[in-house]
Amino acid sequence: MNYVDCILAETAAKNPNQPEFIQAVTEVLDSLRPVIDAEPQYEKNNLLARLVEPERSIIFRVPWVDDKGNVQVNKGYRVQFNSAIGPYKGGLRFHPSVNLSVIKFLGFEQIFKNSLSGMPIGGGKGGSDFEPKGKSDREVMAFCQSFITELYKYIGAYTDVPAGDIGVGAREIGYMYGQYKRITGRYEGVLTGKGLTYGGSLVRKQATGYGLVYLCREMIEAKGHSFEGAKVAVSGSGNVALYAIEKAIQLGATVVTASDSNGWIYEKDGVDFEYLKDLKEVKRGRLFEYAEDHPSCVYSTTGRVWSVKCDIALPCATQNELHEDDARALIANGCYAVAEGANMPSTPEAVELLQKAGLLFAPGKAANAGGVSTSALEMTQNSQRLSWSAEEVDEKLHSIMVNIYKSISEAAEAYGMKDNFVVGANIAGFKKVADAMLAQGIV
Ligand code: NDP
Ligand code: 2IT
Repeated sequence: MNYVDCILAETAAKNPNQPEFIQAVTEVLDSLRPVIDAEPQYEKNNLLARLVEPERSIIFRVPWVDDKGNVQVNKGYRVQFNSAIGPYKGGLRFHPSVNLSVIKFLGFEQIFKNSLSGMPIGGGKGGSDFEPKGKSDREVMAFCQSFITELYKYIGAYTDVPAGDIGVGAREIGYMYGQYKRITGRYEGVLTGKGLTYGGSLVRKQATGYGLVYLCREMIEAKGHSFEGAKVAVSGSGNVALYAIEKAIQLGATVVTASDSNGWIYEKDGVDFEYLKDLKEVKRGRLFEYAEDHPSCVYSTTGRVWSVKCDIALPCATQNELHEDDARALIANGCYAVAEGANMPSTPEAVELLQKAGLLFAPGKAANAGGVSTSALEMTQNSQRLSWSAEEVDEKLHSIMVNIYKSISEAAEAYGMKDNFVVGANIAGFKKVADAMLAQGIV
């Protein structure tokens, strides 16, 4: 067996019942075959075996009291995956589906994404199986305070800097930051995605969605396409989806879909962004309420947004939400580009179909890197005790996304896989981390 296959077999054997983690590792390691063949120092130093094992996984009890006075217990996680190029950095996800496999897949992806960002940040991820939906603000605060009362021991501005992800936005970051400061007495950039009055960065909220569209624009314009006049299908209606929708509209596209875990909307003439943003960000409402107020829209609780005719598809909800049959529908409907706002939203079978059919495909670790990149810009501002203007941050975000597109295209071409941005992203992201690991010895 060759080295990559050995490591894949070993990883599967050592991590039973972790399908998402194995899926992410398989995708990355498969892409790395030409690099591993060309550069024997990686095998000689057994680098892949070290890469797939987190430096540290912290799992902890999170007890809290609900509004009825009942004691609740959730599981908390922080996987500090790789610190070769900087302190661990990555979001916290609060969703009932969270388990060790999900956090490890996200942490593993984060290593390469953060490397691609060009910023000095390592990879980590955390979260809990806590469900914030339907909880009162007091319950969310009680949970966040308990979560950070354990996690604070392991994080810090120079060790590990968590941020948001599914179910964790400005409200949760605020509660966690307040508790961290109370316990440690330190006012430091230990979390990103903070509110603007206490160390947050302008444009961080918009950054993942905007960055996704910036990267997608580079990719499609290289082939003579444009967002101007394009029909765009988006899934999700959370942080990433909302600001992808806004930027696509600003560039002249018509965004025809959005979804949440109950259903999805089809708006033939374009979604009402201001209404949607207020419904989701302020009212914490559901999409069926959008449908009630918009007779023009079709609301469905079955099927997925990918059945709609579109030019560009932007999956922005969660992992494995775009399947083989969805890929077939997109291809049949003439879609020419898919860019992943979510982490690993397309199944491996779907990716293969899309690429074989000649669609442009930008994987999440490149396409959604604008969020963590702007988090790193927030860290920079915190260290400098300065706040940059929105224009300055947006301009930096834009140039980061342009650079990511450039490095993933060049890496793909260098290994004879022109326009295969999956391979390009994995190789470009890997090399920097791998070389840093080699330079630092067996650690
Ligand atoms: P939010 O919690 O703000 O929004 C998530 C959206 O996806 C909601 O509309 C939610 O619907 C839907 N969704 C989540 N889980 C499921 C599920 N299992 N089935 C169906 N719908 C689901 O999260 P974000 O927008 O921050 O994150 C979306 C994706 O983007 C995730 O994959 C995340 O890892 C990734 N990402 C996020 C970044 C960030 O900066 N926030 C950065 C890079 C990537 P509902 O409200 O009904 O649950
Ligand atoms: O998946 C991701 O990159 C995020 N959830 C953002 C991480 C961050 O540290 O801003």
